[in-house]
Amino acid sequence: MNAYAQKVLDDLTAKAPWETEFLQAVTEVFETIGGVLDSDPRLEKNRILERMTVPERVITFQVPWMDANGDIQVNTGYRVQFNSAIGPYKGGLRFHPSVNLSILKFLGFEQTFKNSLTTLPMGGGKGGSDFNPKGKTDREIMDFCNNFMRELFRHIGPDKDVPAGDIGVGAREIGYLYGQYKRLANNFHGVLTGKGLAWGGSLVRSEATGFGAVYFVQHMLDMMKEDIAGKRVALSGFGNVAWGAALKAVQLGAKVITISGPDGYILDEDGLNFEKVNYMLELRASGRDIVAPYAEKFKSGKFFAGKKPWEVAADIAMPCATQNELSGDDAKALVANNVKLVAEVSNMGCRPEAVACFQESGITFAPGKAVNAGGVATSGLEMTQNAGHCYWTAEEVDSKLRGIMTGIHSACVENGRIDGKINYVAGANIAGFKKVAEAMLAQGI
Ligand code: 2IT
Repeated sequence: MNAYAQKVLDDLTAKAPWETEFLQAVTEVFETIGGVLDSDPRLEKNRILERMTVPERVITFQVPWMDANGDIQVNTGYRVQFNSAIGPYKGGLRFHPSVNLSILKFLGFEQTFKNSLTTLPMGGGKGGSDFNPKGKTDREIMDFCNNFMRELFRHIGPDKDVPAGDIGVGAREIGYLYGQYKRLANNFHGVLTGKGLAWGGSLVRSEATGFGAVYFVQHMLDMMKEDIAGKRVALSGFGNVAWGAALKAVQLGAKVITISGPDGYILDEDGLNFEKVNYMLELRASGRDIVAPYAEKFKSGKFFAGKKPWEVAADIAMPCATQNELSGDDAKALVANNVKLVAEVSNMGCRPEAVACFQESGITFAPGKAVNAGGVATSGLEMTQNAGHCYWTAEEVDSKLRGIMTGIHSACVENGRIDGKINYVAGANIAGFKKVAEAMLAQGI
């Protein structure tokens, strides 16, 4: 690693060694931008790495709410406003018991480079709460969202910070959050994305993360002179992202053979069809956070309790669940089963050992911040429609999304070509970093 980058990483580690996810995300970026740092002395002189790794602002707040028994519960709410060099803070809200500052800092840090890659004017931010939506009633979810927004509303705005969904925050939660924002702020600003289609949402936003990921995979396959039709695709997760990826992969003739949840994975050797893809929405709406019922509903589905889908033979693996879901051993199993391509769709879905294993084995691997950028890019398109007081057709949004994914793929190829091979991790980090750094240099301190 470049000496300046190493020093900044050492200082960050000494200050907060417990922020393991955040340090992991920083390490991954720092390992790949040595060439840029070596060639531009302004970066160290202006302390760009120090300034890029400390959030511009972190907001932490108390969220008291009332459960169905009338008992008062208390959670912690956060918004990490990481970097606003190229636009207002933009990034999702995650409601999950694992949420803490390390996780939100890693997500906000990654979001900054991801948003830069989209070419749209969006800075990086992330937020959420350690609230666990699993098994909660609709009324409990509403009460939590109302109380979360009761504090958050004063920190956001269409030109300031525009949150969206992430794990545990979908269309229903965005609805409740937006309703409370509107009551408190007394305006109809496009302050959240992922809104309902009747009240400022964009067509294709719910599909966008998964669709964009498959468009990116198509470009990767093009470079390998391969086609997605007929390929065996192993997906993890069963939420919004896995659903969009499954839908587009099935539309393009791929054979999607796995989905997964915290309870285990489903192997369906017949492959998913549109009915099975739709059923993923039902699984999610149940609020139980399990995939086992799939095997009762569809005879072709086999459930493997407590296991991950990476033990199956697949041509393409797409982790779509959560950070660090794919370990070094999982990567070895995929390689042993002759996987051809791995596209990380979850944010930092692969452990560093897994990424190293794919790269050393010559498997084409692309990182989440490039592959999943179609989600936030389409949020950016929702912001544009809101600002112009208009709606675009699904065809318009989808064609813009395709164009953005093509652009991100080209940026990765241009910046990541090393010894005749494409390193998508380096390409994405370098392309994302250069633009944010230029903007920070121009704006001074
Ligand atoms: O990780 C992500 O990019 C998201 N959760 C979507 C963020 C957004 O603002 O649409």
